[in-house]
Amino acid sequence: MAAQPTKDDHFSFGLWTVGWRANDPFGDATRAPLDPVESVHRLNELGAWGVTFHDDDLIPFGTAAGERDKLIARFKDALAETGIAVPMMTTNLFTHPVFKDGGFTSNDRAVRRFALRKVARNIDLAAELGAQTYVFWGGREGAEYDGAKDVQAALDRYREGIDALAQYVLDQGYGLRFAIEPKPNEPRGDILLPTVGHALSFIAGLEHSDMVGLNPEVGHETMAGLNFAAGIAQALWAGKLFHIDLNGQKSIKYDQDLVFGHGDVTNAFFLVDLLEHGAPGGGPAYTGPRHFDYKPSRTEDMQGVWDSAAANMRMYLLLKERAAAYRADPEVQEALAYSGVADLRTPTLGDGESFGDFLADRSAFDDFDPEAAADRGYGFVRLNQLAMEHLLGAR
Ligand code: 3MF
Ligand code: MG
Ligand code: MG
Repeated sequence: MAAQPTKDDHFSFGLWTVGWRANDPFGDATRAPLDPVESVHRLNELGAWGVTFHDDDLIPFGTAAGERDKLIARFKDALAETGIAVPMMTTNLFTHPVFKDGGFTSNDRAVRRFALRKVARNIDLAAELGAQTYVFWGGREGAEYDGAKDVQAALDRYREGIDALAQYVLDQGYGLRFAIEPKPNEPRGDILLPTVGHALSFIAGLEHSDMVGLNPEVGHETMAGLNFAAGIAQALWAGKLFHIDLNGQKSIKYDQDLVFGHGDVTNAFFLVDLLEHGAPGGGPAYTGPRHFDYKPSRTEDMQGVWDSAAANMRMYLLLKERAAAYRADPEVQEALAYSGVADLRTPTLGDGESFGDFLADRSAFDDFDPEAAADRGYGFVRLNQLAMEHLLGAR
């Protein structure tokens, strides 16, 4: 069932995903380091289209300039040999102890300046490698204690950093857009820009807000108890879904980074349906990379690493096939019509109807029979049952 992934599916993986050595707060690494060049080749064999990375995933923190050039050169060779693209790059502003109180929003100004410089250097490399998106995940931008961080000043510094780097990208003539990745907590007790909604509001206040969008992650919104597919619908509605991190998460608990669809599979089904087809009543689909940001579980050996990488792509393709069957089913179309899902696209006021005309329309109020309208059933349960039957392969 379902085709093998091909480059046309635009599946991409972070080097840090398959390369994770599975060290956690309670245990040591269970796997050996993985050469990024090997990851490029293995992911290519599995049918992936792109790889993404933090600066430090390819060039360990503190590497001297000459050695840095060599690491980049051999990585470029692997890209050329495989045709693997680098659609997105990002900065590690969270691993080294210097960033323990944040990068852009550290209370220490010298650290903030160092962080800005580290990003600018990697943006140059992103432009060189032809990336279209540069992601900002502020994992250490936050606090454990409410008295430890002036949140308003931190947001000023966050905005200052993004504004300055956006101006740098424009001045250099780089064709890059920025994508902010919200997360509520982990590694900080509370992280700034914790959800899609917080990030959208922050983006609206940026100097170059048109070139800044979102990179939402399944697990992150789920950790905040939010509905990921609904958040993605709002991001698409706002024209801000620049990139996406697909993985799995079971409810509000520690960051699990499971394989895509191995968390809330129902929400994953409706997510894929939305990404592939747009909203059921119309509206934009998603055309960007299908990027996996998962972690092969700590129990897995190297075979398990590659099996789990393949599982992400297969889950996406299976859900895509199930969603297509759901959309094509005449009974689903009839149930959607019964539920009035597409009717919500019709504006509440008529074309050219003034508010005065509206007030004069007796059918809207005086002659309206709320009791009769209240009798209507919407049939949402039947619609959802049809979706579940398609998801389970029962139709
Ligand atoms: C952490 C994350 C990050 C970001 C990455 C930028 C280490 O939970 O999701 O992965 O995705 O820094 O893409
Ligand atoms: Mg994550
Ligand atoms: Mg992520």
